[in-house]
Amino acid sequence: MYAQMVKSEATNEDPEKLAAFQARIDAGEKIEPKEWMPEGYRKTLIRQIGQHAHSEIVGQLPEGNWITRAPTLERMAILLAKVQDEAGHGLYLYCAAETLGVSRDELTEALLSGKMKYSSIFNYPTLNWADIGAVGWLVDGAAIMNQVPLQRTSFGPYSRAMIRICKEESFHQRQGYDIMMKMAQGTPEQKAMAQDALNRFWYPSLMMFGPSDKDSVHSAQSMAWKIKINTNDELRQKFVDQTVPQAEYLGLTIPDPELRWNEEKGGYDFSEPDWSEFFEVIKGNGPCNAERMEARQKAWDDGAWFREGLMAHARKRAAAKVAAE
Ligand code: FAQ
Repeated sequence: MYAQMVKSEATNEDPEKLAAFQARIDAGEKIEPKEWMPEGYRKTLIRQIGQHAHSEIVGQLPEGNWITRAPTLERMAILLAKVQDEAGHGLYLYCAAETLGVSRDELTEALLSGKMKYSSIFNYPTLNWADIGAVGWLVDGAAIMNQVPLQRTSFGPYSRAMIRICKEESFHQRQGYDIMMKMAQGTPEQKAMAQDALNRFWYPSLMMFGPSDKDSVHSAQSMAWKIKINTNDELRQKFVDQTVPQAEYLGLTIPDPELRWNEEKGGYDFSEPDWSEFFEVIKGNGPCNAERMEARQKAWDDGAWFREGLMAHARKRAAAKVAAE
C-alpha cells in the first residue's frame, strides 16, 4: 500500500496545470490539501512528513528509557514533558499527512513493515544520563536547524505544524544544553561522561541532515517544490558553525581533528561522517534498529483492542444514525 502511495510513476499531468502549480510555488503561495497538486508533490510530502512523524514517535524511545532514572525530580519532570512533546509532534505530523489522503494506520503499517524510514539517529543507544544531555543539545539542535526553514515549506498543513513544533524544540535543546552544562561543570568523572557522550553523538548528529548533496536523490525536486528549503550540506554546515562555540563554552572538544575555522568560507571545515555507517543504519543494521521496531510493534499490538473498540463505537453510532433517519 505504501509503495503505491509514494512510488513515482510516469504521469500524464497537464503541462499547463504543472506550470501554473510551479508558478504558485515560485510566488511563495501555500498549497492547501484540497487544491490540485502534482502526484509527485503529494507523494514526496507523504514520504517526508510520514518519515518525520515516525522519527518523532520512535525518537521518544531513547529518552523515554531514562525518565525513571533521571537524577532529580525536577529533571524527571522536564524530561517527561519533553518526551510527551515529541508524541504531540508526531500527532500533528500524522494529521498533516492525513490531509494528503493517507491514514495514520497505513503510515504506521508502512513503518512496521520496514517500507518507511525514521531518522537514523534514533538507532543509537542512550547509555547514561550524559547521553540525555547530548540528545537534547545535539539531536534537538540538529532537528531545529532542519525544521526552522521547514516553517516556510510550501504545503500549508506541514508549514503550520512546523511552527508549533519549532517553539517546543527550542525548549528541548535548552534543556539538553543545561544538562551538559551541569555535567561539564561537575566532577572530573561527570565532565568525562559529557565528553564521551559528545564523542558518540557528534557524527550520528551530522548524519541526521541526510547524505551529502551529491548523493541526495530527492533534494533537487524537493527544493524546486519548496518542500525542502535548503540542501542537506547547507544545513549540516550551519549546524557545525552553531555548535562548535557551544562546545567551547562547555569546555568540551568536538571529536574531529580536522575541525578548523575557514576564514574564506566563513565557516568551519570539518570531517564528513562515515557514510557507509549511515547507509547501514538506514538499511536496518544500526545498533538499536531491531529494538526500536520491536518496541513500536509491541505498542501497535497492545493498542489493537483500543483501535477495535473505537471502530466498534463508531460503527454503532453510524448504525444508530441510519436507523434514526
Ligand atoms: N535518517 O534524498 P535524500 C526529530 C533517507 S528530527 C534516515 O537527501 P530527503 C526531533 C531519505 O529518506 C528527525 N533516513 O532525502 C526529535 C531517502 O530515502 P527514501 C526527523 C534518511 O528526504 C528530537 C534517502 O535517505 N526530521 O525527530 C536520513 O530529501 C529528539 C536519500 O536522502 C525530519 O524528518 C536520516 N537521517 O532529505 C524527536 C525532518 N537522511 O525516503 C525526538 C524532515 C536521509 O527515498 C527526540 N525531513 N534519509 O527511502 C527532511 O528534512 C528530509 O527528509 C531529510 C532527508 C533531510 C531527513
